[in-house]
Amino acid sequence: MGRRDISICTIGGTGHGKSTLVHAILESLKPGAYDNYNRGVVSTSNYDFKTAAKKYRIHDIPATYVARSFCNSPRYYGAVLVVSSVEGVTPEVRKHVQLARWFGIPTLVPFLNKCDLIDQSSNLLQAKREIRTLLYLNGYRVFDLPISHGSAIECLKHENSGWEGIQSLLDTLDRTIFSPYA
Ligand SMILES: Nc1nc2c(ncn2[C@@H]2O[C@H](COP(=O)(O)OP(=O)(O)O)[C@@H](O)[C@H]2O)c(=O)[nH]1
Ligand SMILES: [Mg+2]
Repeated sequence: MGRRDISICTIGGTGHGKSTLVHAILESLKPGAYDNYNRGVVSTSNYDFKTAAKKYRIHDIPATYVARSFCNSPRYYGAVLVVSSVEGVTPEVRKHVQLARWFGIPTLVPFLNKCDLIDQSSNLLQAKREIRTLLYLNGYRVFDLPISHGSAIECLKHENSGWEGIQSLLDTLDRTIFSPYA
């Protein structure tokens, strides 16, 4: 990893789809990246990817290792906050956002996942409102921060929906997360 690469991580509830989303990101940028992925395997893994603007290394952390990882890893410049639209903001999600604040992670970029399982209109708005409130209460940027949404699993199944959500997430990462060396 070079000095200019941007180190980020995933946070969010157990089973909300963090690992699936990381693989959807890789798949959206590099067809075939999903091949080595074993769903349900609990491991902490690093993946490199490149958008049009930046190079990232994302550390996919199992939810129960988040605190340990914040203590032990080199600094993260941001985190993707994955929230399932079915479960919404759970106590575990709340805890991760507080931990991110305590450990000084400067930017959180939310992704509302599992949108294939909800009736899109009112539930989506409600879930996004909860995420905004959570970020705001913990001192995170919410103004001018799009909350991307979609279904990581549908992306991986190569169905037609969902890619705009991943693209929107990557655009938001490019716009809001910076390495001090870049
Ligand atoms: N319906 C649906 N299921 C999903 C979606 N994303 C992930 N899952 C499923 O949710 C479960 C947990 O996903 P995983 O990525 O391991 O969650 P993690 O614990 O946050 O890393 C798996 O069975 C996934 O297939 C999604 O967008 N829609
Ligand atoms: Mg996982």
